[in-house]
Amino acid sequence: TTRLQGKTAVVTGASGGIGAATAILFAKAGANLVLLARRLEALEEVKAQCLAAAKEFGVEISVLVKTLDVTDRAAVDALVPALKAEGVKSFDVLVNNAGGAVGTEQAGDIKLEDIDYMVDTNLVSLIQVTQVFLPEMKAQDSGHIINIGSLAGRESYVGGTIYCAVKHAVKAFTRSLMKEVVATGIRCTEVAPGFVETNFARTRFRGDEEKAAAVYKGFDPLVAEDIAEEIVWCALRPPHVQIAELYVLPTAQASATIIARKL
Ligand code: 8X3
Repeated sequence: TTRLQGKTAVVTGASGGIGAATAILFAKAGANLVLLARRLEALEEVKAQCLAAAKEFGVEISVLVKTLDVTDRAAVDALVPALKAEGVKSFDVLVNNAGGAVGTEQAGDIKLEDIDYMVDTNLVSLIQVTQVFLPEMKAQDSGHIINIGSLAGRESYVGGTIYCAVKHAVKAFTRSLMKEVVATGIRCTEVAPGFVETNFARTRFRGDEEKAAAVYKGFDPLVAEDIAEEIVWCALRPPHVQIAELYVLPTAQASATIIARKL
């Protein structure tokens, strides 16, 4: 048995990348799952993988999938009652994973819609999703909020003004929250990855496959499963252990621009 057996983990952005990989590892650890993302079909696929993984490890879990656009305030406000109505009894882990970077334009040339989108998905929505689960976790006097930060929350780089700003803000939000809930059983964690090969670069370069592929060329980048392992490891620590932050880089990466590529 693991410390996650019988617990429920909620994952946003669960339809792919780090979110999907995290869901599958939670399943192996015996956690029940609530998988949230915009695309139902992709979520159903991840659910099937979770159930298969749990079966392989001989654990019984339940997996609930629900379409959610984290930027839809009304949907986020209605989320917890909806999950309760569907039988979810506790909210033990929340992984705020949804987010991403769009574009590499520099300040002066950034479209307002891209600014709004990045601030909303990565920051405002993360805050609002956290806010709707917090009262539940406070009532339980237990819970774990795991926010996906970034190298971009540690460094600020050219072409990343908005993304770096919001990821710094995610780090600050997570740390303030940790202080606010210190007298409760709630834990707060920021997992901050460097380059992870997912759809991330594809979105950043607006679908330009060549530019996206170049980001991960000539070295071993992290893969989604690497970050999933760290997330689940944090969640598996005993209740009195709080991993406040975990900064995870590929071995060949030392900063946003120092990457040992063998090209
Ligand atoms: C991680 C991506 O490019 O900021 O969020 O390292 S990057």
